[in-house]
Amino acid sequence: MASTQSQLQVAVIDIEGMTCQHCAQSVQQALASTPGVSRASVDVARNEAHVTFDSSTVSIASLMQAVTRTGFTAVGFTRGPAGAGD
Ligand SMILES: [Cu+2]
Repeated sequence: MASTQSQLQVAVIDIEGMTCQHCAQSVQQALASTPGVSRASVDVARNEAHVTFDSSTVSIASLMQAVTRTGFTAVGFTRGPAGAGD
């Protein structure tokens, strides 16, 4: 609806400390359960999380905090183009 403006954005978050698929899964779940996140996928080989989120609901800083709470370190991010998938 036109009254709620969602601002979908894509961010790639660089994460340190993930060693296996289980690590990736806990990060993925932490991100996916964060309000405002519509899609999250984690690439453990590249130490990256790709997140599609509504920037009017959640900030990249909050996403990085969600990663940190799982015990890994979010070291940085790259903002992707709005609405882009992968
Ligand atoms: Cu692991």
